Amino acid sequence: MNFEEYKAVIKPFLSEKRYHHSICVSEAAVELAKKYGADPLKAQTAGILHDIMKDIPPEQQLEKMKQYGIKLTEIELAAPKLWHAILGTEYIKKELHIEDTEILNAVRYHTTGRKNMTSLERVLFMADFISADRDYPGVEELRQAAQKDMDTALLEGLSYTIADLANNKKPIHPDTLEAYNQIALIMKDK
Ligand code: DGI
Ligand code: FE
Ligand code: FE
Repeated sequence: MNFEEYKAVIKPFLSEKRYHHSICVSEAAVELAKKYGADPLKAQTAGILHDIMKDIPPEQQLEKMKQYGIKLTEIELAAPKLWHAILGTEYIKKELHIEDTEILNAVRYHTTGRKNMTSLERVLFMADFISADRDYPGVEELRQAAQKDMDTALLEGLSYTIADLANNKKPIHPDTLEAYNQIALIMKDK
Protein backbone atom coordinates (compact mmCIF):
# COMPACT_ATOMS: atom_id res chain seq x y z
CA MET A 1 0.00 0.00 0.00
CA ASN A 2 1.14 3.54 -0.63
CA PHE A 3 0.79 6.61 1.57
CA GLU A 4 -2.55 7.70 0.08
CA GLU A 5 -3.95 4.22 0.68
CA TYR A 6 -2.75 4.21 4.30
CA LYS A 7 -4.41 7.59 4.79
CA ALA A 8 -7.68 6.15 3.51
CA VAL A 9 -7.29 3.14 5.84
CA ILE A 10 -6.77 5.18 9.02
CA LYS A 11 -9.36 7.89 8.31
CA PRO A 12 -12.48 5.97 9.44
CA PHE A 13 -10.73 4.96 12.67
CA LEU A 14 -9.77 8.45 13.77
CA SER A 15 -11.25 11.78 14.77
CA GLU A 16 -10.44 14.68 12.44
CA LYS A 17 -7.91 15.95 14.97
CA ARG A 18 -6.16 12.60 15.39
CA TYR A 19 -6.13 12.10 11.62
CA HIS A 20 -4.45 15.45 11.19
CA HIS A 21 -1.99 14.54 13.97
CA SER A 22 -1.10 11.31 12.15
CA ILE A 23 -0.30 13.20 8.95
CA CYS A 24 1.78 15.74 10.89
CA VAL A 25 3.71 12.98 12.69
CA SER A 26 4.33 11.25 9.40
CA GLU A 27 5.77 14.48 7.94
CA ALA A 28 7.91 15.13 11.00
CA ALA A 29 9.13 11.53 10.92
CA VAL A 30 10.23 11.81 7.27
CA GLU A 31 12.19 14.95 8.09
CA LEU A 32 13.88 13.41 11.15
CA ALA A 33 14.60 10.20 9.25
CA LYS A 34 16.53 12.14 6.60
CA LYS A 35 18.48 13.89 9.30
CA TYR A 36 19.24 10.84 11.45
CA GLY A 37 19.81 8.15 8.86
CA ALA A 38 16.56 6.20 9.06
CA ASP A 39 14.56 5.13 6.01
CA PRO A 40 12.22 8.04 5.13
CA LEU A 41 9.63 5.80 3.48
CA LYS A 42 9.46 3.54 6.54
CA ALA A 43 9.24 6.66 8.72
CA GLN A 44 6.34 7.92 6.63
CA THR A 45 4.50 4.60 6.94
CA ALA A 46 5.15 4.20 10.67
CA GLY A 47 4.10 7.82 11.20
CA ILE A 48 0.79 7.60 9.40
CA LEU A 49 -0.13 4.32 11.11
CA HIS A 50 1.24 4.88 14.63
CA ASP A 51 -2.03 5.95 16.31
CA ILE A 52 -4.43 3.87 14.20
CA MET A 53 -6.11 2.33 17.28
CA LYS A 54 -5.93 5.43 19.48
CA ASP A 55 -9.58 6.50 19.18
CA ILE A 56 -11.11 3.08 19.76
CA PRO A 57 -12.77 3.04 23.20
CA PRO A 58 -10.50 1.41 25.80
CA GLU A 59 -12.87 -1.48 26.55
CA GLN A 60 -12.92 -2.34 22.85
CA GLN A 61 -9.13 -2.09 22.65
CA LEU A 62 -8.92 -4.57 25.51
CA GLU A 63 -11.42 -6.87 23.80
CA LYS A 64 -9.50 -6.77 20.50
CA MET A 65 -6.23 -7.52 22.30
CA LYS A 66 -7.88 -10.52 23.91
CA GLN A 67 -9.01 -11.73 20.48
CA TYR A 68 -5.47 -11.36 19.18
CA GLY A 69 -4.16 -13.32 22.16
CA ILE A 70 -2.08 -10.41 23.43
CA LYS A 71 -1.01 -10.82 27.05
CA LEU A 72 -0.47 -7.61 29.00
CA THR A 73 1.81 -7.20 32.00
CA GLU A 74 0.35 -5.87 35.23
CA ILE A 75 1.64 -2.39 34.47
CA GLU A 76 0.35 -2.44 30.90
CA LEU A 77 -3.07 -3.49 32.11
CA ALA A 78 -3.03 -0.52 34.49
CA ALA A 79 -2.01 1.95 31.75
CA PRO A 80 -4.73 2.25 29.05
CA LYS A 81 -2.73 4.97 27.25
CA LEU A 82 -0.23 2.29 26.26
CA TRP A 83 -2.80 -0.01 24.68
CA HIS A 84 -3.13 1.70 21.30
CA ALA A 85 0.57 1.14 20.56
CA ILE A 86 0.42 -2.55 21.48
CA LEU A 87 -2.87 -3.20 19.69
CA GLY A 88 -1.98 -0.96 16.74
CA THR A 89 1.14 -2.99 16.05
CA GLU A 90 -0.79 -6.25 15.99
CA TYR A 91 -3.50 -4.69 13.84
CA ILE A 92 -1.18 -3.40 11.13
CA LYS A 93 0.64 -6.73 11.15
CA LYS A 94 -2.45 -8.92 10.92
CA GLU A 95 -4.86 -6.76 8.95
CA LEU A 96 -2.62 -4.52 6.84
CA HIS A 97 0.06 -7.18 6.37
CA ILE A 98 2.92 -4.95 7.42
CA GLU A 99 5.81 -7.34 7.88
CA ASP A 100 8.70 -4.92 8.23
CA THR A 101 10.05 -5.41 11.77
CA GLU A 102 11.49 -1.90 11.88
CA ILE A 103 8.12 -0.33 11.16
CA LEU A 104 6.33 -2.68 13.56
CA ASN A 105 8.75 -1.89 16.39
CA ALA A 106 8.60 1.85 15.73
CA VAL A 107 4.82 1.73 16.18
CA ARG A 108 5.09 -0.70 19.11
CA TYR A 109 7.45 1.52 21.11
CA HIS A 110 6.26 4.97 20.03
CA THR A 111 4.62 5.67 23.41
CA THR A 112 7.11 4.25 25.92
CA GLY A 113 10.36 4.15 24.00
CA ARG A 114 12.70 1.38 25.13
CA LYS A 115 16.35 0.57 25.67
CA ASN A 116 18.44 0.28 22.49
CA MET A 117 15.91 1.97 20.22
CA THR A 118 16.67 1.73 16.52
CA SER A 119 17.03 4.87 14.47
CA LEU A 120 13.49 4.51 13.16
CA GLU A 121 12.09 3.98 16.66
CA ARG A 122 13.84 7.12 17.88
CA VAL A 123 12.62 9.08 14.88
CA LEU A 124 8.96 8.14 15.39
CA PHE A 125 9.13 8.62 19.17
CA MET A 126 10.47 12.15 18.66
CA ALA A 127 8.23 12.99 15.70
CA ASP A 128 5.22 12.29 17.94
CA PHE A 129 6.49 14.96 20.36
CA ILE A 130 7.33 17.69 17.87
CA SER A 131 4.80 17.26 15.04
CA ALA A 132 3.34 20.50 13.64
CA ASP A 133 0.01 19.99 15.42
CA ARG A 134 1.65 19.86 18.86
CA ASP A 135 1.23 22.98 20.93
CA TYR A 136 2.42 22.76 24.53
CA PRO A 137 4.77 24.93 26.54
CA GLY A 138 8.30 24.04 25.50
CA VAL A 139 7.47 22.44 22.15
CA GLU A 140 9.55 24.99 20.25
CA GLU A 141 12.61 24.25 22.39
CA LEU A 142 12.08 20.53 21.87
CA ARG A 143 11.79 21.05 18.10
CA GLN A 144 15.10 22.88 18.13
CA ALA A 145 16.71 20.19 20.26
CA ALA A 146 15.48 17.51 17.86
CA GLN A 147 17.16 19.35 14.99
CA LYS A 148 20.43 19.58 16.88
CA ASP A 149 20.88 16.41 18.89
CA MET A 150 18.58 13.39 19.07
CA ASP A 151 19.78 12.18 22.49
CA THR A 152 19.19 15.58 24.09
CA ALA A 153 15.69 15.72 22.63
CA LEU A 154 14.86 12.14 23.63
CA LEU A 155 16.04 12.72 27.19
CA GLU A 156 13.97 15.88 27.40
CA GLY A 157 10.87 14.09 26.10
CA LEU A 158 11.30 11.08 28.34
CA SER A 159 11.99 13.11 31.47
CA TYR A 160 8.93 15.24 30.78
CA THR A 161 6.76 12.13 30.40
CA ILE A 162 8.15 10.45 33.53
CA ALA A 163 7.77 13.60 35.65
CA ASP A 164 4.21 14.07 34.43
CA LEU A 165 3.31 10.44 35.15
CA ALA A 166 4.87 10.59 38.61
CA ASN A 167 3.06 13.86 39.39
CA ASN A 168 -0.19 12.13 38.58
CA LYS A 169 0.74 8.97 40.50
CA LYS A 170 0.54 6.87 37.33
CA PRO A 171 2.51 3.66 36.82
CA ILE A 172 5.64 4.06 34.72
CA HIS A 173 6.40 1.28 32.26
CA PRO A 174 9.85 -0.35 32.60
CA ASP A 175 10.51 0.38 28.90
CA THR A 176 10.05 4.10 29.58
CA LEU A 177 12.45 3.95 32.54
CA GLU A 178 15.00 1.87 30.65
CA ALA A 179 14.93 4.27 27.71
CA TYR A 180 15.41 7.19 30.08
CA ASN A 181 18.22 5.57 32.07
CA GLN A 182 20.17 4.53 28.99
CA ILE A 183 20.14 8.02 27.52
CA ALA A 184 20.72 9.71 30.88
CA LEU A 185 23.89 7.64 31.26
CA ILE A 186 25.04 8.51 27.73
CA MET A 187 24.40 12.22 28.31
CA LYS A 188 26.28 12.20 31.60
CA ASP A 189 29.50 11.62 29.66
CA LYS A 190 28.75 13.99 26.80
O1 DGI B 1 -0.87 8.81 21.14
P1 DGI B 1 -0.34 10.20 21.37
O2 DGI B 1 -1.23 11.00 22.26
O3 DGI B 1 -0.02 10.92 20.10
O4 DGI B 1 1.05 10.08 22.16
P2 DGI B 1 1.65 8.80 22.92
O5 DGI B 1 1.38 7.55 22.18
O6 DGI B 1 3.08 9.14 23.19
O7 DGI B 1 0.84 8.73 24.26
C1 DGI B 1 1.10 9.65 25.28
C2 DGI B 1 0.41 9.21 26.55
O8 DGI B 1 0.98 7.97 26.99
C3 DGI B 1 0.58 10.20 27.67
O9 DGI B 1 -0.70 10.40 28.27
C4 DGI B 1 1.48 9.53 28.65
C5 DGI B 1 1.25 8.07 28.35
N1 DGI B 1 2.44 7.28 28.70
C6 DGI B 1 3.66 7.29 28.09
N2 DGI B 1 4.54 6.50 28.72
C7 DGI B 1 3.85 5.92 29.76
C8 DGI B 1 2.51 6.42 29.73
N3 DGI B 1 1.57 6.07 30.63
C9 DGI B 1 1.93 5.23 31.60
N4 DGI B 1 1.03 4.89 32.52
N5 DGI B 1 3.19 4.72 31.70
C10 DGI B 1 4.19 5.03 30.82
O10 DGI B 1 5.33 4.55 30.94
FE1 FE C 1 0.31 7.26 20.32
FE1 FE D 1 0.69 10.15 18.25
